[in-house]
Amino acid sequence: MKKAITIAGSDSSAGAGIQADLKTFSALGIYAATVITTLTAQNTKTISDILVVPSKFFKNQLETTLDDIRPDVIKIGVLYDNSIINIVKNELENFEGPVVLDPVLYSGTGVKLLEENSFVSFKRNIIPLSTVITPNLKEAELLSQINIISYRDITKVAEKIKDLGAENVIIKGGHDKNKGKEIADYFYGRSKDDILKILNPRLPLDETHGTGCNFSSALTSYMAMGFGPKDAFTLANSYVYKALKNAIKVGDGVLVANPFHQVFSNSEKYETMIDLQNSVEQLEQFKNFSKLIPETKTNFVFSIPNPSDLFDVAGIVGRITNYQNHIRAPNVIRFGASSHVANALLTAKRCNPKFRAAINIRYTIDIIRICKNLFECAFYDRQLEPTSKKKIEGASIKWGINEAFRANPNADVVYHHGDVGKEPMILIFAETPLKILEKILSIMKNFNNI
Ligand code: PXL
Repeated sequence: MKKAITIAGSDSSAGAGIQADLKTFSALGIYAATVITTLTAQNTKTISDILVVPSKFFKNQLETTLDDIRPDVIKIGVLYDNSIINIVKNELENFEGPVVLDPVLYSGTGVKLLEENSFVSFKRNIIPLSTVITPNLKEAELLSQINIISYRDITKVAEKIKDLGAENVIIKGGHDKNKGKEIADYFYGRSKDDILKILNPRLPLDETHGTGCNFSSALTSYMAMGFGPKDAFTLANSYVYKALKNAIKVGDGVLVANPFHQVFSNSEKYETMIDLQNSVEQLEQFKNFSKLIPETKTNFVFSIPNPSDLFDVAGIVGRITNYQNHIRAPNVIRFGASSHVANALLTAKRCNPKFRAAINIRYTIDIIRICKNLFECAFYDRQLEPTSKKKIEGASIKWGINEAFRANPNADVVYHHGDVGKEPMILIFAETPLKILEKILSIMKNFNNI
């Protein structure tokens, strides 16, 4: 396992500082040791007190940790004052691995996290230790003493910070006062023309807590894995974007980034895929299921517990088809593979949150009669659909499912009689793919009796 040491401040609210670092390192599979510079009494609204760790004890922490846990990479966050700065400078001078420096000067709530009389020493003694430095726009302005008005200023600022001794500079644009639709982050490598700009859509968030710490820890993690600063920048950028997109409300103040989002989302997706795969394999064994497959074929979908779009819904690439009396299910399950049935599921889920699985089957008078005996069925008439909806991809199915649930909020089966060029269809919803199989089995039992 790759190892890192983070030298930073403690945030009692655990959104930033050492606590955020530890979450990010752990989520990315890096072992992180923590050497604490300061303790903050903090919540999502304010920092009410700061205690600097006594220098003798801080030195002991750093020496004892470094002595045994030789890190692949070191990350530096809040240093607060000269006593800490001097110790870090002396201890790290002989460290040969990469050092990532997050030059924290103020908290998001505007509290000073580096004493004013330590600023010069910070620039002189700490910046030259850094392989990569990661200021936000405000920190970049303060370090370079250049006002950033345009992109050309950002390049000047980066060169000035390189002159202070940093090898690579990443300037984070999240605090851009222009409030455009996109946020730009910039990477400036060792040579003047080694520049990378990454744009992300601006998220509808006012201010968040811990983004800088999560970003620099993710960057450090990817560098510990062996990525160069530029590739690590791209990876950390995407990682933090997801953490921010899924920020959580833990107090009355600003939202806190969620560095574990990617881990949970990946494991949920894995479990969802395996469950669907097992159920598709069972469905293939149902002898008479081929009689329930419509002209446009069947898809069988299963979503993660809280889906936000079609890419959170697993489906079958190419659908389940019938060939004479046999069923053919391609063995490829992918998120985003279905648009129609997945869209129906996402809409149904809004009407009834327990639904996570869906399948479409053939409509005949006999099949719908069986369904009406077994389940709560709701109907919608495609011919009544407003023409404005017909033109928009995916809007028809949303409209129809909403109509059906409005008529019967307890429905678990929705059907329609088709329209010009549109095959009539039955959609079945359930909590899990296994429950879908149970429903299909009970339809087939009755179907065989006809
Ligand atoms: O986000 C910068 C930061 C870093 N470290 C600690 C903090 C903060 C911001 O509040 O409290 C300990």
